[in-house]
Amino acid sequence: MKGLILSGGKGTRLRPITHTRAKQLVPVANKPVLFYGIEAIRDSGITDIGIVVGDTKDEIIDAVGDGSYFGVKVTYIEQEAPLGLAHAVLVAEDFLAGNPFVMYLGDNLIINGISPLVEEFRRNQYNAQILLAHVPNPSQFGVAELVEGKVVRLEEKPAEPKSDLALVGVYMFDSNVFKAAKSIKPSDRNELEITDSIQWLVDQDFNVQSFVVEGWWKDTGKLEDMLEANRMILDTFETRIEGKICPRSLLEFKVVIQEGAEVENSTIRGPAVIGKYSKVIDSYVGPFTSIYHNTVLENCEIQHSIVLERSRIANIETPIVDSLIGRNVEVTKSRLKPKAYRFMMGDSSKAGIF
Ligand code: TTP
Repeated sequence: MKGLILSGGKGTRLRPITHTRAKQLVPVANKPVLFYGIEAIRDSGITDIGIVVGDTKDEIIDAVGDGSYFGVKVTYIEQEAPLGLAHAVLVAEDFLAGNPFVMYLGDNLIINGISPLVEEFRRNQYNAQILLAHVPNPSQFGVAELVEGKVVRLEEKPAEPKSDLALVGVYMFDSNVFKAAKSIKPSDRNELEITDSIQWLVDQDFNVQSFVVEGWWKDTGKLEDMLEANRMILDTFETRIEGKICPRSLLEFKVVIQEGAEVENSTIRGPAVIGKYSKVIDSYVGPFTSIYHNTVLENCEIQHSIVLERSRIANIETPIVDSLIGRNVEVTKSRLKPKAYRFMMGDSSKAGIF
């Protein structure tokens, strides 16, 4: 079996973070989302992985390389434009060369991996198998209707959903999916939809099965969703200290201090992670916080938040909570008069001032 990860696309819904960076490389609990997908596929026993890339190709190649870091072999497949998930399958046809494969959307995160699903697909030789998750708001997703586990209908963002089972971004196919993708027409948004391809397989009486998972995250562009994904992953951590902790600091519960990080005169209450070569000085880092690499926190309090790389937060009196702070950001106390808020924020930024 082979793996296919879709890592092209535009990422409009995660702006402003994705104005400047591939959405698949946004870190959750200090690891790019895409890496969780590569590891999940590898852990299911598949080591030959194709990654479909688009405009952000160079960044993705830079981050993943030839795959040897993960113990897999990666082949990059260029898609000239994001013309749909089924279009991405077609551009990968040569790479897949008739093998059954697992297709994984590079911006999705499945907490407990995909090994049982891959195992079931291998054992039963279905024509296709889709992953589903119970969601509170099915009309925002592709929704599946099942009869005894077998898929009978898929609907994209239905006004009146027939179930609360949303399509998770992991699919397994045999080579019949190519026939399906070649038989369908582009949708109203001019994309070749994978849901239409799967519906085609169902309508042609191919055996399309489902598998329901717990613990799934998909970016929907909302800050709360990123914070939730961050919480889910941090909660699985065990304490690991690779950096330097000065004796006047206090680490409580599950805390990961990555290589080269320094914690001085501070309290870190996990679950939390402090990234490589970051510094935490005279500060409090509270539960469910991820501080990415080369960031400095000085004389501040922060919890339930994500801070990306090379940012600096210093001398802020009010605690920072529920926040997503991008790369190279500075949040500092100003001594300039008049006493006022001074911002320089990028497009689509949000600030909540007390
Ligand atoms: P989507 O989230 O469906 O699309 P998008 O990346 O354009 O995002 P947005 O709606 O926020 O603008 O894509 C799911 C995954 O599949 C994501 O990792 C991007 C990838 N993808 C491709 O590789 N090729 C494509 O043609 C499309 C549509 C998506």
